[in-house]
Amino acid sequence: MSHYTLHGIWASGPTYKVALMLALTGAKFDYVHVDLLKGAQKQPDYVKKNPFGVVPTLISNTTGHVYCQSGAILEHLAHASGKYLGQTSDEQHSAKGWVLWGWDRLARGVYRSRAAKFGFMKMPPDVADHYRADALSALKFLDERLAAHKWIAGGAQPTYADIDLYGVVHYVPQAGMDLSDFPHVAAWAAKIEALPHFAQPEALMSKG
Ligand SMILES: N[C@@H](CCC(=O)N[C@@H](CS)C(=O)NCC(=O)O)C(=O)O
Repeated sequence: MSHYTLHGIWASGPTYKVALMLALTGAKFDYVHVDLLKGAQKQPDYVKKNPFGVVPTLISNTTGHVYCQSGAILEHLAHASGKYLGQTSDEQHSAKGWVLWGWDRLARGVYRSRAAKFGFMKMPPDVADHYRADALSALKFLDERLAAHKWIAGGAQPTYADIDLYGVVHYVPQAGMDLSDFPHVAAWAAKIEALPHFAQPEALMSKG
């Protein structure tokens, strides 16, 4: 029996983060496609599970417990598996801080620039420029951090914060930005892609 069921959509960055963390920690999971275009995430039975009305949602197949919000889900999976948690309490605290920074400073600019480029989201040019500038500024900050630290939380091993932020950085080229402008981020992303059991979104989730 699989350990978890992941509800999401393969093109969603937050869903990919969770699928990737499941793969990297060796947790088997079933996958249920949520059709965002048809508004499935706002239907009563979905909102009963995920009151935020968004993907992803992760459900434990053994306890039935429901986990929402990708950053919190990754933290749960790190605790549950004992992998990617951080080796000291300082590192664990730092990992949590970077996940929060990711949502505050990095994710919006990258995800919205990608959504605008793919036509999922319509926005006036000055708004698109604003999101792009936000993403570039956050990537510069991340690059400076990774110039001085091997992994984002500052330890010798990767933590769930690396996987969380990778789930945004993965989409930088699709958002129309060049990762080679941020060489330390590019080198760090390559190290994550070399971790055992790393997989691309298409390999982890069906498209429909
Ligand atoms: N902070 C949330 C963000 C999730 C999110 O924004 N999901 C998008 C897809 S990438 C979604 O479900 N959008 C549909 C909607 O807002 O109705 C998380 O990390 O789980």
